[in-house]
Amino acid sequence: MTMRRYSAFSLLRNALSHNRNWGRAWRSPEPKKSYDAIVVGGGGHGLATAYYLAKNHGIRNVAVLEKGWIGGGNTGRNTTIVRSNYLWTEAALLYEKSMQLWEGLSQDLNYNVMFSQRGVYNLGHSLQDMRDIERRVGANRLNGIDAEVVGSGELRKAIPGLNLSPDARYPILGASLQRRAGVARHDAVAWGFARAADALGVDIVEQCQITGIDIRDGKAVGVQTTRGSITSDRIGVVVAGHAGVLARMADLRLPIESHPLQAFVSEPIRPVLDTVVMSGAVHGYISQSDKGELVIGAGIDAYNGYGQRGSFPVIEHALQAIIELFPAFSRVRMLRLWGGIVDVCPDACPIVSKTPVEGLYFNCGWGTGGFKATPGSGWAFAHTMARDEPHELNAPFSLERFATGALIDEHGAAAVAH
Ligand code: FAD
Ligand code: PYC
Repeated sequence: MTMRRYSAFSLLRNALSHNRNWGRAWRSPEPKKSYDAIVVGGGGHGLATAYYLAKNHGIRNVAVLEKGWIGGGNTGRNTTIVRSNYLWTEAALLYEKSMQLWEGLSQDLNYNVMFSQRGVYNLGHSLQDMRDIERRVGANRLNGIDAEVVGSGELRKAIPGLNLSPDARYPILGASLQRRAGVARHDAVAWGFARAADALGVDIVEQCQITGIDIRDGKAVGVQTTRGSITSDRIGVVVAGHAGVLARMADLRLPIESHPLQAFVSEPIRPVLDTVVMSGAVHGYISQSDKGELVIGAGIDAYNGYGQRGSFPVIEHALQAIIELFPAFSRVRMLRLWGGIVDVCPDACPIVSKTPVEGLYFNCGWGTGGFKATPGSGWAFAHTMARDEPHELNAPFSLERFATGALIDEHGAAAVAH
């Protein structure tokens, strides 16, 4: 009873004081002159890297240097789909490690990241689509990852409103389903990792852009920033769409192209869709947020660029796709749209790797699908930075694969966004 009165009083006090009494969730420190490790980029992957450096490897004198505000890049711009149903063993195991971390993340961070395992359906519209689905589901199961093939009868029961007419332009024959897949709250992921990393001593420095990487005798020795120079002999770069720009500062060339990727939300409506539906054939995907908005996306804009917006033809194409899948949604009004800059590798797989510069590490190339990898990517990259060697989970994702030809082609699993 006392507790309830206290909570009600506290709520009222905070409402009347416009939250002025709230403490900060993480500090806002001045950058130090030197750190044991620097992580460039305060997206989910950078913050997760710093957290696992501190938690798993005891490296706590760490700075995350972010040019804007944390989570303001792709982390705060994505459509939050989390799944691990990739085809090739190398990718499947890395994304599955991430899935397992997602499953305990709210408890681990003591912060509700709202991970909702509502299932993800990848639709099949032709006999060949269904054969590809069967192959991928089979491969997933061999890797111990939950996956099922479902027919149109089951889709009818599970997804009200889905257009299962045989007269559709691309009739729906079935789908793959990963039941453990779903969505999470993107901002909460950044904030949860930030708060937990800060509590372990990590300095999170916002409004601090890296403008140069200092290299002496082939070794990384520090960075130039808009808030002065900072030394460190261990520097991890995790800047997604800007990976090529940062690589150039170290005289490296990455096999990365930066493209805009757009997404949209509708006005909030009552709960109508309790799962995630993706279609690589009509090129669209959709889920419903907890606020009731329909969250919609499509493929990348084909040109390269750094403007965080996209072009009109892609918007039109995406909405055509969604209306084809769910004709009733033609009556829903769209609320807003935005874009992010994604970093795409030729094999649609990431780079989590040492570089030819000693002490300089790159984590990039997650392209259109890195949100789902946030905890796993940070976990593996922290291992790589702490030990100066990759973990077996990210060893296949080194830069060398572009010289040896050992590419891991996951265009099929990336599907809808490519
Ligand atoms: P970011 O969050 O972009 O963080 C990089 C940070 O580096 C940024 O905050 C940036 O400001 C900072 N930075 C850049 N340059 C500098 C510099 N010079 N100095 C300091 N800091 C710098 N993935 C999924 O798995 N599921 C999805 O449903 C999904 N949907 C998507 C939808 C859209 C519209 C977009 C754009 C992406 C989507 N993705 C999805 C991909 C996913 O968002 C990214 O792969 C992932 O968020 C990358 O995380 P990050 O932490 O590496 O990058
Ligand atoms: O990787 O699942 C994904 C995805 C969906 C939309 C963009 N990326």
